[in-house]
Amino acid sequence: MSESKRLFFALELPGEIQQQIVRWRAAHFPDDAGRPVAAANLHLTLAFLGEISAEKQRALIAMAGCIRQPGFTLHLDDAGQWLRSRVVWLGSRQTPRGLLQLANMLRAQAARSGCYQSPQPFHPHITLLRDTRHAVPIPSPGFRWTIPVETFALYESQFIRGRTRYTALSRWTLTDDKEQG
Ligand code: 2AM
Repeated sequence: MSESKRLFFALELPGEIQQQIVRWRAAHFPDDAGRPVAAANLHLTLAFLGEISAEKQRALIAMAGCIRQPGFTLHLDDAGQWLRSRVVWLGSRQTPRGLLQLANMLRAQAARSGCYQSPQPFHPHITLLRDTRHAVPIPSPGFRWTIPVETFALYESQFIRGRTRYTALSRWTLTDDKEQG
């Protein structure tokens, strides 16, 4: 790792769930509702870090490897639109305690490393559509995806030839076993 990178910690979604979400989105939102996030890019951000030097990347990776907590289950059973940030999102009516614990730990570690801290309060969500220009009707949550969360990852965000690409650089297993991680 020689150069600085735009990074964030996030939960990955299983490929099958990404495809189901994309099908649900296509069935419920008109084509002009906004700019759809590509299936492979659907994720839930735990901590946005911004542009990070190689030295800080090493520190963040070492600290993330020390996290010991068990996995948890995420139910995606809520959706909404934020007009100011112009996104339509999916989320949970009740955020799992494990998700908050993990995000708080990663944010505290990032703060200790002197990384960017978002001024926004943490609202866990999966962005489905960007650049929504108007209020769009949000379908009532007749959907529910249940995701066993067993890992989290450090992602690099790149903008290449007009497309956003997220690449997982490191992955950690959620376990409270002191011998693993
Ligand atoms: P968003 O989906 O709500 O836009 C990669 O860009 C990830 O980091 C996305 O999940 C994005 O959230 C989030 N992100 C980007 N800039 C951010 C910021 N300034 N504060 C918090 N999260 C941010």
